[in-house]
Amino acid sequence: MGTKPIRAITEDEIRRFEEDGVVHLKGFFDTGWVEMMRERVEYVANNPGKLHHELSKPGDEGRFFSETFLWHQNDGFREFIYGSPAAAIVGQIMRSAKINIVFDQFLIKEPNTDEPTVWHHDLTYWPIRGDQVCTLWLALDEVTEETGSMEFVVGSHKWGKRFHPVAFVDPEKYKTGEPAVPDIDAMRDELEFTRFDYEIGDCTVHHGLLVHAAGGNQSRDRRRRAYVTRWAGSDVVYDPRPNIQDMLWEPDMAPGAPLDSELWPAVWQGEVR
Ligand SMILES: O=C(O)CCC(=O)C(=O)O
Repeated sequence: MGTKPIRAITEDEIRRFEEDGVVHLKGFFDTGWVEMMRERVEYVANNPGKLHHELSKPGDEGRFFSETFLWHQNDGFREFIYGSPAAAIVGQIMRSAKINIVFDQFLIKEPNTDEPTVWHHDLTYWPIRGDQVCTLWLALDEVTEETGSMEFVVGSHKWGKRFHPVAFVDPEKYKTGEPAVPDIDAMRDELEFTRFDYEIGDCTVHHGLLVHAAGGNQSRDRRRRAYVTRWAGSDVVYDPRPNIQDMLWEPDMAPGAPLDSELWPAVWQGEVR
């Protein structure tokens, strides 16, 4: 299993992330990593832990399954967080000398899953603040629009806006003062959108404030398994706020402190370009 990125991230790729808010990276994760994470999917999907959620509505033929904070509880995931190329990739993309893991997550949409992922952005769910926040979404299957690839609103991370987190499970769960995400589908003519087809082992990296969504998995027989890791760079600090997403535990640190802790350790350091 390759522990270093197969090549340096190019300046063009970094600019794409900075300007569009998302970049597609082909083939950065080899079969060893994919096979290991696929095995873990089977285990976790059959033995869900305390932060798992079934996100499909009753009557949905498929299954939309999520579980978070896997690496704290399982050595295989720990190996990915500390030993895979992921942290070095996001360090280069965010031009950060330090990378902390925020959390990891499985997002699995089995065939015939109607449940979409509605328009949202990620950062307002989490008790952290800063610009260097991103998600690396790793495809463990080929993923197309039909099986639920994400669609992104190009440049929306630069709107200077923060939107209310959208509850995927309990509609009462999140209560913050932020405005709702606007009706993005009603603005199709005014906005620019992008989406990617993923080969197995491809990933996208998207900014924490980039607005995005995904359809269900309309295929009858193709699974959509993704291992998703959320990362922070050196400008990110603790920002506790009520009624947002549960972390595995509340970290014992002052608001405004750097993330370095048992919950969110620094896992990579490198040179900034
Ligand atoms: O996998 C999905 O359907 C949505 C993923 C997503 O919203 C994210 O990773 O931020």
